[in-house]
Amino acid sequence: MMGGFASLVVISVLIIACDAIGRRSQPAAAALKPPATVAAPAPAAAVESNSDQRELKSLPQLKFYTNGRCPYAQRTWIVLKELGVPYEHKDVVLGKDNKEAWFKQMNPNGKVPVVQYFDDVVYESNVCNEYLAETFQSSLMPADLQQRARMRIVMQRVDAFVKAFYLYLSCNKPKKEAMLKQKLMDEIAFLEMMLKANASKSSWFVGDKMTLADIALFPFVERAAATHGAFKKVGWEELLKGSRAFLAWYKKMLTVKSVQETMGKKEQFVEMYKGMLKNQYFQRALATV
Ligand SMILES: N[C@@H](CCC(=O)N[C@@H](CS)C(=O)NCC(=O)O)C(=O)O
Repeated sequence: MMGGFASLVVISVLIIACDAIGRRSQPAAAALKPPATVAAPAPAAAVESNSDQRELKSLPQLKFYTNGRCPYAQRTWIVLKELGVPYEHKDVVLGKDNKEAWFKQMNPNGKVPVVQYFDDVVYESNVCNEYLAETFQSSLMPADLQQRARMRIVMQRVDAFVKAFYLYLSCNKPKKEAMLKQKLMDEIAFLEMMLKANASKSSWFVGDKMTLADIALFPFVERAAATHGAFKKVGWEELLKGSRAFLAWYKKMLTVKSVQETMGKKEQFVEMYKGMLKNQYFQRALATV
């Protein structure tokens, strides 16, 4: 009887062990827990104050494939700065490096950002960000399930905001422009509603701290704020005068150090967008979304 029980225990242990090995091709400690040096993140202020230094003293285990102009990669850059973990910053020349086999092997879509941590390779900015926030156990990913769900609702809705903004920016035929502007205002109204729903807790989208939702949206609002006034008759803040919570959120984001450190120059965005609008870049890019 005892012999039978003992062999049952041994078999169960073996099944569990094989399952764990099968699921992960690397030592569990490396995959699920960050190395001891990053297991307990330093307090936010300390992390922020030396985040650039940490980029230089990078660990080969964590690599960030990025391009300085990419708003999607900027999302992940903000997260890395917030986490304060050392990483290797790998610049990818778009149109060249991302077309090569070694890059496509990491991301078959050939796009930045890509994050590599030990043997794990992750792409799609929002997925990278969830992966990083969970790996390094950050409040950027709320523990509360309802908050997590609302965070993801905002993250998904950012795509609609992006599409609405760039289609409106790209259009100069009056009738169609009015319709596209309305679509943009509808997206802003949705975001305003989400912010107001959380207003008793904070001016963030979810809970009382900045989360991945705020980070997913910011790079696109940064570009909208920089370029709207240059290509449309009214400035960005004027456009948002009926959306006070949204404007307050944007201003709050501008005070966050990790966000400030990733921002571009207004004139550079305007210059870059002049070329992109001229060759109808946004219509072409958004046709596939
Ligand atoms: N959905 C992707 C979009 C990433 C993306 O579009 N990245 C652009 C740069 S901003 C890219 O790598 N483009 C290269 C190409 O399409 O050839 C994400 O969220 O990561």
